Amino acid sequence: PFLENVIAHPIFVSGKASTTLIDTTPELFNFQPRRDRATKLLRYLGEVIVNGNPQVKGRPEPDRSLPVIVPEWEHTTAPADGTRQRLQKLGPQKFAQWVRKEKRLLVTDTTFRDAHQSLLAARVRSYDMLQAAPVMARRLPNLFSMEMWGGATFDTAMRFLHECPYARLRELRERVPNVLFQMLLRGANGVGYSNYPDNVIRAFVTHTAEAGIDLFRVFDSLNYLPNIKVAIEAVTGHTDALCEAALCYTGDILDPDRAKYSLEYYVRLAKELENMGAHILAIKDMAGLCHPLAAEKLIKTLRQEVGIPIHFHTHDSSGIASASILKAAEAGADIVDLAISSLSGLTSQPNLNSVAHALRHSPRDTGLDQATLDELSLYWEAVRQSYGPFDTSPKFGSAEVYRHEMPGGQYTNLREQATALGLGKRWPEVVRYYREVNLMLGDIVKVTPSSKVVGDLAIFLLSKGIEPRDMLNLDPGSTPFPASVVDMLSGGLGQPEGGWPKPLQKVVLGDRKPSTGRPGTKAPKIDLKAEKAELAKRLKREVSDDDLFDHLMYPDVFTALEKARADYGNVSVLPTPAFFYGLKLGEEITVDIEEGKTLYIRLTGIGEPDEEGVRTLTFEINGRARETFVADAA
Ligand code: 3PY
Ligand code: ZN
Repeated sequence: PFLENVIAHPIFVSGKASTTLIDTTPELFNFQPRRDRATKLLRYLGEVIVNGNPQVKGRPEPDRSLPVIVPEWEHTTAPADGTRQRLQKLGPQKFAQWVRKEKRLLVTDTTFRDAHQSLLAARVRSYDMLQAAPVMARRLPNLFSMEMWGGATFDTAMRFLHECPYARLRELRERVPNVLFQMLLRGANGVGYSNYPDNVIRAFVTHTAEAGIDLFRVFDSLNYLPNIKVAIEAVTGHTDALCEAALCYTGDILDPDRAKYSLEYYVRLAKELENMGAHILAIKDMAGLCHPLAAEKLIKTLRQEVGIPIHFHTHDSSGIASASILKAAEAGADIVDLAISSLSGLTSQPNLNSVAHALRHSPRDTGLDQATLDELSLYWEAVRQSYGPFDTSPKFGSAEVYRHEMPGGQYTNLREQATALGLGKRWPEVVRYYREVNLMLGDIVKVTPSSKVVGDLAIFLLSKGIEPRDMLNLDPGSTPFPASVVDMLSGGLGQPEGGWPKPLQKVVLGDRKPSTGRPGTKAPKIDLKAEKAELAKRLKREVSDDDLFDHLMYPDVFTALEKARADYGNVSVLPTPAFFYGLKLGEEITVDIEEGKTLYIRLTGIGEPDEEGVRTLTFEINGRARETFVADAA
């Protein structure tokens, strides 16, 4: 390995090596970790080549004939200053005033978070984002923000991609120093599915702001204000970041039969959020129900009723959400969420490239460079091919969404879940159950985690053959409802508008008493220092705060990540096709294991299994033969 290092060293390669090379070049002795990293990556590749990546196993390997072309960017100059520098200069309040006065329609690009969460089951890897990131910093410095973290991606990065979400954040930050980074925070549910004690939410927010998040979009899955308040205060009281508080939009403000979610309801929420200290108000239309005329009326009214800027977020499940965006822009929305063409539409956000074009030469021209947007679209179109097995969203926009009201990010997930339970052919019934369960629950806001509970209950009832309306005839406390349903009706997520329907609560809880206050007040404080020390003891290593919060949000998933890292090292450096599908015989990949250190890995042979079922795989790494042994599970 020492000789390997000498031969590969740039000074040696350049032919300028003298006899002092060894004395003046201590890094030549760094061979151990590097070799170790290569060994671990080969172990991972060997496993995928022989046994397949469980994520895509059994699904046909997608056609990947389009070449991935990374748009060019200027390497020699620093990116122009953007919203991030403006925030640092002005502070959050003055920054928000600047936003409110800005004539341009400001744009958040959701490609790195909600777009792939909603279209590709949140599976997009850091590798693919990191290639596009410098392009965005140099060629789209006038974006308002990039939504690139939070929501379900925190979980999926660890669970399915063997990546630490904080590593993603930090590496993207290095490449994008100028545009605001935005995350989605589920209020008191953090980036998890249940309620956390206040001190965890506070510490999570503080740490995450330090790690590089500039804007926290905070919501509560029932629009339960006491829950959001904790998160708002965590951001405004403990960081210099922007706090964007969201009202989750459901129903139809133009429909007199859905009076529960009227214009007045949203105005009241918006004013309360403003009073709690939010710098920006988000309208979070997670299912894409805010059709063009509703968007116009809502935004026109809110623009008059509140003084903070308005950020409109919607999904294109209906197929007409870009019309909502244009109406919103006309009515005075300050910022809108859009996704690069090739990852837009349907359950994702409306099309950034086309909306930007539609507003060109108008007072609300976004000023974004069309050529860059189009090149990025070609890039993501090609990258998307590798995610074929997760690319299961409906093929067309559908007005059905106005009936079931499923969030964009939930639709494909629930469909997968139903299929896995053998209910695939009964999907229309799942949809009907989802709708009726919502009504039985009193017509609630449905977004993670409340949407998941509605889905859980719908699937449960369907598999038991119980019609939603017949739930009330069940013996109180006698049916083994899913834990998530019991928790929600016990008050574990907080209170919905109007409270929970008492008769249903009785059926689900039996004699157990529901709570009515804010769940966080009852959750015992977690001693973070002790938790960290205990984690270090269990893992037998020093742990960082990144590790601590990964662990607090998803303890089991974090344990699995730790094991994957011990076995395989940092697999986020592998190109995505190799990560999911391994290598073909003779195929070579280029892997940058760190700045300036590149491995050229070629698969040269796959041996037959020996009597123990172990195959020997041979590779060439930077021209040298290497072997790895893999037990064939078949
Ligand atoms: C999430 O919480 O993951 C969402 O995207 C909600 O819309
Ligand atoms: Zn969304």
